[in-house]
Amino acid sequence: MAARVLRGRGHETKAAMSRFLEAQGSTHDPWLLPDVEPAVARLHRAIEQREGVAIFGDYDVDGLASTALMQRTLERLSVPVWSRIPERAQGYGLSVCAVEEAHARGARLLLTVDNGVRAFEALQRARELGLDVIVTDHHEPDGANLPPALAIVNPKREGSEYPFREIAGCTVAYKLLQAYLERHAPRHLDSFSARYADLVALATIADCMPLCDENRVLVREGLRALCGTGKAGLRALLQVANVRASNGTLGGTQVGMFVSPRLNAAGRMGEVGSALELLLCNDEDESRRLAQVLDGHNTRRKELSGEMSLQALQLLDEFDVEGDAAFVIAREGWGHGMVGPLASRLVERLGRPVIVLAIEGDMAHGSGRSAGGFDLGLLLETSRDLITEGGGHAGACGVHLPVENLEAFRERVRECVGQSMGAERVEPEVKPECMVESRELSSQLVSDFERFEPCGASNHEPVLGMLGATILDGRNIGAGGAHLKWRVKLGAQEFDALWWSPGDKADGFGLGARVDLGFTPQLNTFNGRTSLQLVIKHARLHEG
Ligand SMILES: [Mn+2]
Repeated sequence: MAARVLRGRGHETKAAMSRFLEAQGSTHDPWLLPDVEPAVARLHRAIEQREGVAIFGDYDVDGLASTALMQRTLERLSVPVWSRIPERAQGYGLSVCAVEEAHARGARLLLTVDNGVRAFEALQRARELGLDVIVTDHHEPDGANLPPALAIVNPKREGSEYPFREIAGCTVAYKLLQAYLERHAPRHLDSFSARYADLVALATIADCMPLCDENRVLVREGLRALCGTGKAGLRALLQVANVRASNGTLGGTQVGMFVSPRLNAAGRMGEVGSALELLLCNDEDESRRLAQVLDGHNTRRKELSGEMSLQALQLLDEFDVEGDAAFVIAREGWGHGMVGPLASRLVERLGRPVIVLAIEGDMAHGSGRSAGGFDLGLLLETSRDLITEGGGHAGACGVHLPVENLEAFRERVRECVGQSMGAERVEPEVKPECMVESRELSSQLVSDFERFEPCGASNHEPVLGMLGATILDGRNIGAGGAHLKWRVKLGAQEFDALWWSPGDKADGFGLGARVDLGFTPQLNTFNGRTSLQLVIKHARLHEG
């Protein structure tokens, strides 16, 4: 069965299958990244002379993990460091004002992580102030146009010889430090990897980097490291998120679902500081307190997103939900950090690209999510006359525009999307990869599938299909009854089936109904008994 799924994913030969399953092999040489040479040399000088270093990160998990990685490592090397993460409301990336503050605090070297490759204005200011800057980033540069800096380490630079482009910002920072240690302190290399692999895995998963090539190796090692992490803050976070290890490791999907949102929640609620503190914290009690704070932000975030969904649905009443090719929804009172996730939820519901904007005074700030392969980055390029700022890639974008242009922008979006893909609804991809009979489901199958881990972007958990199962029993579970648990019967066998946050997708399934399910099999241990459980990805009424 595992082989059937692998073949479906394009691993045709035995050799290709075992290459994938073993996920071994080396990671790429950090020295292949552009500008590593000058960056290592400058870093070395800063470390030798104990110069003040300012680190500039970002408010998402990748940016936070990168900042924590740099700060922890440089502190170990006895460098005076100071780090700063902007709040979402201040906007993404390095600002002129942050550069001036670092200068005033006596920093000699600025280090950006997970941002900076387009910070033209801020880096111009740094140059005027006589500060050296090392940029580490994984965002797409503006073609060959680079800001002034001593070094720009980014695998996406034109002419980069690094063999893989899709690494997280945290991985870029990690590689730079690895190169530094290789040259100047090789005896610390092993402990460095052991100590920080967990942050690299967290960042790679949260930033939805494809889990192939070296990411698969890095994340597999990192998830194992995360289980036994020496970071008190991460231990406390795993505990409040109720994430437990099995066979000495954690599932990639599990980390993406339960750990990343809690770290992101602080930034979304405008209090990013506590998330960074948690990643830097070594004290048990303080860690527990911070983890509770993040968990509280996460609960509040969930409540708020529920309210926002309702408000959005009200706004949608004014649109042609069946006929429109894309949707631009705007409202006052929505938080900056919350519009992106709302757009994702609306895309799931509407099956078409959605941009959600928060109106503040005479400006609207927002976030878009695509569907059906429509390129939002391109859309922004053709809307430059209407927007003040915007950037993104095919799947997601961020945009700022004056409220007076809102109606024209909405028209432009409808037109562009309509021309390229029509108003056809795009169903989300949850096609079963392989149909099964109930007797084929076993705990052996679950352990075969475990070797697919780490799962996440570009390597999702295997989805199997079963036809015509009968619902014997059903109940809502979890806080607010958000999740659904069914007992289903197929042939002579019965299974527990769990559907995480189905929302209104679970409407219309009564007891006794026959259903077709797309699911991932899992082992569930409860009161010391282990049984096979189906985690539902998709359900529909059985026909015939
Ligand atoms: Mn990133």
